[in-house]
Amino acid sequence: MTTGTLITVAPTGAESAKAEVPALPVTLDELVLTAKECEALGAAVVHVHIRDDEAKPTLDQGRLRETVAALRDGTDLIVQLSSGGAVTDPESARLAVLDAAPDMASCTMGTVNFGDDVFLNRWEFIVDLHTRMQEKGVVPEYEIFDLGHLTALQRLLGKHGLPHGGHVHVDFVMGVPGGMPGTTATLVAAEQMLRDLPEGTTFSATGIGRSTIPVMLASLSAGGHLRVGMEDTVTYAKGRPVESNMQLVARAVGFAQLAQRPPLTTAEARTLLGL
Ligand code: KMH
Ligand code: ZN
Repeated sequence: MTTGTLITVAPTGAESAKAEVPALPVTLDELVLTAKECEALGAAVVHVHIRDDEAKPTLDQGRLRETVAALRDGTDLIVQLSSGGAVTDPESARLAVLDAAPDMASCTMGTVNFGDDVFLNRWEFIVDLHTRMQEKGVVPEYEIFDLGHLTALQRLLGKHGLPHGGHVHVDFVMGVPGGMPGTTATLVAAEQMLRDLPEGTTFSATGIGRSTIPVMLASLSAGGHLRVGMEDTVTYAKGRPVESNMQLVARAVGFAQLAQRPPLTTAEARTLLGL
């Protein structure tokens, strides 16, 4: 059944430098203001990476807790913390993200080459993340950077059971150099593989860089949801830097409305995701 569109905003990420992308929200105030404005436009989930005083990526526990509290205070958005962090973050700090008690956290389903780096996600680490989320009542969003990650997810759920809330939601992160390409053909292949996952599994998709628009259109037409934001793209159109996360959310909302699948409210999104 085709529903409205779940729109997730990923406003910051861990990859872009504030010096090179001045519009990137890096302070808590900037993040909360961005989140509020994106919610007003139609976003229902915020995927959060935080920065330190030098605008460098951090998984500092105090800051994470403060961030979760401030987002809850200032918005009704579903707060999804990244457990992916930066490629340099140790597993212990990535697991400790769950102690900040977000509504959701990301859970990447395998190792992937990540540009010149490696985004390491060992099987035992994935199992640890999944089972700790079950114990703590945190709803996962399974991040899929390559098609084999869906097979790993099938194995994970078969061996360790459904996530907290019982609903499975995945996010296809497409177009990372080293991962699956951000093309319609690949999105269709990924969507077909969802048949091997529990009935009712939902998916969002995001295309990195120039694959943003093709992936958005393909996802909408395949019944999927959307993730957009400056974590994934800092160029709005050829030669035009993104001015703000709101600009990207507004475009996604426009596309969703054209597809006659308007944005889900935060309450509808909570129901969809089993929160
Ligand atoms: N920054 C990437 C290495 C996630 O948030 O879970 C990992 C990432 C995925 O962004
Ligand atoms: Zn992320």
